[in-house]
Amino acid sequence: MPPTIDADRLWSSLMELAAIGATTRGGVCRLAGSDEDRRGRDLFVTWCTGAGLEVRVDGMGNLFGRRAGTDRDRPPVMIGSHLDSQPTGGRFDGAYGVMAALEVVRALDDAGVTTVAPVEIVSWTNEEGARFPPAMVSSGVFAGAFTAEWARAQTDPDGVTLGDELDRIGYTGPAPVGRPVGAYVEAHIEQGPILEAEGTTIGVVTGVQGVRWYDVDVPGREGHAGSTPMDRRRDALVAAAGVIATLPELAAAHGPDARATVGVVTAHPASRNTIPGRVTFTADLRHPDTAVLEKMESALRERVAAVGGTVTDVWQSPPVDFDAGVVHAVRRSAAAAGLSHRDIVSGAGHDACYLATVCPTGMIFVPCRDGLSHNEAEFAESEWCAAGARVLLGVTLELAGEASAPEDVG
Ligand code: HGY
Ligand code: MN
Ligand code: MN
Repeated sequence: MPPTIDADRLWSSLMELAAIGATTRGGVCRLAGSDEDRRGRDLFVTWCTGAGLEVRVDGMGNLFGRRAGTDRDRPPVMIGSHLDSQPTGGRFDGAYGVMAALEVVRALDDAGVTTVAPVEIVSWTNEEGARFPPAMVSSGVFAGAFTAEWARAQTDPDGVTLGDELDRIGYTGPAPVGRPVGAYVEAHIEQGPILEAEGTTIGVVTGVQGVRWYDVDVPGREGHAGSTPMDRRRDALVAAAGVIATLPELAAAHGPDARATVGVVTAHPASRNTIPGRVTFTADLRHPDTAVLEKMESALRERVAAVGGTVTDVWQSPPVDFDAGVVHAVRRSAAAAGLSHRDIVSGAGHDACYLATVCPTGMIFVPCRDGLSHNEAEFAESEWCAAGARVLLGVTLELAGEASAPEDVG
């Protein structure tokens, strides 16, 4: 019997996971290294062991569930995503890709199918970068972009380090961070409006746009809100707001694909009757073309310098083109499943960006309602989720190879 995805089983795992860190408005909050993150990890580990997988945790808390193949020496085909979320995140961002990978393993088990290469399902630590910048940091360490020491030393706004939190929740593992990987495939919701608007079920992701993160610091002079005349102020918040208000126009000046976002603004000393003497804010710039990102960055730097401020680089992930072979495998699997599909470039960053630097990598998108994500109302229909898992199953079998019969497995 050919392996088949059980849509109900996938949906019930997704919803059981979504109950961990559930918010009152229907989303999830499982910040990296938090107790909710630990509980989500514990549940995933329970499911992995329940599926007979060999569970491994590495020094960045990356979680792997290994299903043996007939050739124990072949590098594994890895499939997965992330379990951490935004503070007011959705139930599908990241979690869907991990659950789809688990469902692929369950479907292979049901059908008694053995692959040639081992298959490993994976959950990467701190993909979001919401609590501990930068994003995708642990797949970045796995791919050699950062050292584990540097990544574990990254702090949250309270000065707590990622490493201390991983130790505290019991997810600093003994396994080395990084090893040969045969191929990596990540299923994810699109987090944008295109697929749903077109009525297309599968996004064949050809690549990911570039992203750059900055910290901006704007000076002023603290003063009394009541006794300081308006014409004698150096109000840092007014200066920063002037820069921030021009960012939509900065993006528009660089074409429809450009993105500019300020997510965090902090006024110092944050007292309602003291004129802010300093304002810091985050900036997130994105575009598929590096040359355009450079121009956007120069424009940002100019505007901040004009108010006497400074821009500090925090992180950048260059535009990524996925492996043509894996992209074709996704396209073939979607076609074989009789699913409508189209090529698409990802607006959001993913762990697949770093995996693409060390092995053939690709992604599968499914629609999400109104293109909403990083929002508690994020939603993907069960049939979309199952369709994406079906494509992931097909790609996994193609990349890992299907052994002729269940033999002694490695
Ligand atoms: O920022 C991103 O694109 C991802 O959600 N970490
Ligand atoms: Mn994600
Ligand atoms: Mn996200």
